Amino acid sequence: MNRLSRITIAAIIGLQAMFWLAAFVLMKLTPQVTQDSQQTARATGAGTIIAVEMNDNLRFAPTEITIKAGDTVEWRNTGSVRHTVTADPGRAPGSKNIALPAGAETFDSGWVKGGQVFRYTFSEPGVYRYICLPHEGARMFGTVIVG
Ligand SMILES: [Cu+2]
Repeated sequence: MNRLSRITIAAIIGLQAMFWLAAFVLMKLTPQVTQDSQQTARATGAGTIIAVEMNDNLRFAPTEITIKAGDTVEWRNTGSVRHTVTADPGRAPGSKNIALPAGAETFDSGWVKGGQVFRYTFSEPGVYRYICLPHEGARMFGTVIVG
C-alpha cells in the first residue's frame, strides 16, 4: 500500500468517526420520550387527590399547587397533544425549570396522551419544579409545593 492510499484510508476512517460522534451528541441533546405513561391504577393511600390539567395551550393548570405530604397529584390531559410530567434532571440536562427537594426521588411520566392521566404521590416535603419535556421551550412547566 502506498503512502497516498494510507492517508486516504485514514481520512475516511476519521470522517466516519466524526460523523458518528456528531450523531451521538445530537441524539443526547434531543430530549426523547421513550415510553408511555404506565399509570392508571396506582395505590393512593389515605391522601387527597389534587387535579392538574394539561391542555392544548401547552400549560399546566394550575401552574402552582400546594399540597400536603401523602397527597397525590393527578395530571389530566384534557386536550389531544401529548405531554409529559418530568421531574428528572437526567431527562433534561441543563434545564433550569426542574428542581427537587434534597433526598426526593425523581419521576417522569412518559407520554400522557389525550384523555390519559398520570398520578404521583408526594411523600417528601419541599418544592418540586417539573416540566413537560417536549414543551419546556413553550414555557410548559409547573410547581408542586409539599407542605
Ligand atoms: Cu406538553
